[in-house]
Amino acid sequence: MRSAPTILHLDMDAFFASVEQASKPSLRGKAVVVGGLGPRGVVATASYEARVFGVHSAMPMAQARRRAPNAAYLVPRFALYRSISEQVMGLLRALSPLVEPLSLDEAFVDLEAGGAAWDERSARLAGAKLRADIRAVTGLTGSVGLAASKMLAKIASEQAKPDGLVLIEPGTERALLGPLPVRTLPGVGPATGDHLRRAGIHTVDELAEAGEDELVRLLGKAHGHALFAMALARDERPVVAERETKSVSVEDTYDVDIHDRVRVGTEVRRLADRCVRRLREAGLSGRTIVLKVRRYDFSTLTRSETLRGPTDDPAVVREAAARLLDSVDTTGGVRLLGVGVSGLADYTQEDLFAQAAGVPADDLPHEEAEAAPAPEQETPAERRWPAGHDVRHAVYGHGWVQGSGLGRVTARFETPDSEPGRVKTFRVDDPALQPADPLPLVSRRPGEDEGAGAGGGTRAESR
Ligand code: TTP
Ligand code: MG
Ligand code: MG
Repeated sequence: MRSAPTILHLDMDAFFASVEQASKPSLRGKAVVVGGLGPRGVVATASYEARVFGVHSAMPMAQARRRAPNAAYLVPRFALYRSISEQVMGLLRALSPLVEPLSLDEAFVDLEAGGAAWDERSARLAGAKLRADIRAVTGLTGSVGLAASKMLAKIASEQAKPDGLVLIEPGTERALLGPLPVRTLPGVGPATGDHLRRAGIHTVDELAEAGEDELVRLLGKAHGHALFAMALARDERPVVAERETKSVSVEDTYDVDIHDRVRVGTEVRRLADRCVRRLREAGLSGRTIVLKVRRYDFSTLTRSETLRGPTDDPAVVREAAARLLDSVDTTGGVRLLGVGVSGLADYTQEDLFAQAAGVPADDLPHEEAEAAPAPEQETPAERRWPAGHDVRHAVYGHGWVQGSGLGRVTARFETPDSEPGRVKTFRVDDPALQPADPLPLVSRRPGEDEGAGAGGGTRAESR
């Protein structure tokens, strides 16, 4: 393991919710919940103000509404989050060629590989400057962890949240890890956690005391061995530069052409399962299912189907692949079969994503829904108004949808750099009101370069 704390882990604070607060001045300092608003919707994330009420990621939306009835409830705007993620990742790549993104809002950076830091002092400076640059370019806060290994850098950024920086000094790792619950270690999920608890192991210290042989006996060779090393704070995993994974696929070539249609079906199902396993191992999900068939004469064809939202559900992938197979003539025999998933996303939230794609009118919040039947059932699909999405009005300018129902839509007119704005209500088919694209969170002054946050370290670092 290296001797200097030059592995950096960055994670943006309440990412989706912070983006919403940055773009909507009236929501700053307020409880904001982003997620699927339909009956089966779940919370993607909540602002720190909403977390006080016990609202958190993956919680059913109905439960969130009970806990924080006065919070703002918004539908995610993935394209905007992705563009801000790209700005942040760009700042990381300026520090080092070794940047390993883990999700839209999170990445490891090897500062030493980029010459950005070589000891404790330079690492702390690089981390502080990065946080200032992120603030200047995106208007958002991110938390930074610095340590001599990936495991500890990630633990450090978690401790730094929100809006902080924590550096773990080399030599103090074991003392810091010891009292933490075993679930803190990478690779210890709920199942392994339960298993260890039944064996009387709760903390990292207890894991280390159990000894390698006992852990191998409990968890198997590979897992037991790896976990024992982690418990001793030994983590040699390198930061691996981003591989552009655009799709995950598996295929098999057969020695003898397959003619039997039933057998072809079985093989496709098997490949679909294998593909989903690969997808899950990578923590990904995808929207487009691809089937590849090479026939006896080497003619190769691919068929694809795009779902409403990303999935990593084996049943969904299996069914889509089977449907695709139905459209392929295999009578002459099949030499190769493949199943792939592309259009990858970081999180699997069928429900949430499906709703973001097209929110059914009756999924939108409308308090008075039961008071009277909606007079305008004829709302064309393209005139739907998801809560939180941008609008432009011919007179009032740029704003966002605060709510809709009963043939009305309420919008608040404000922009990222305006004062909190006023609310107005319109008929859903008012021609003066149109959907709009998001505005940049930080308006660039003329002549100013993107990334010119240097020297902006005016805020105090916490810890
Ligand atoms: P996280 O980094 O896990 O959470 P966060 O950034 O909202 O808050 P924190 O300050 O604790 O880091 O996830 C990043 C984004 O990914 C989050 O803003 C929304 C999305 N997300 C989901 O859609 N579903 C989930 O279950 C989780 C955990 C995150
Ligand atoms: Mg985050
Ligand atoms: Mg994250």
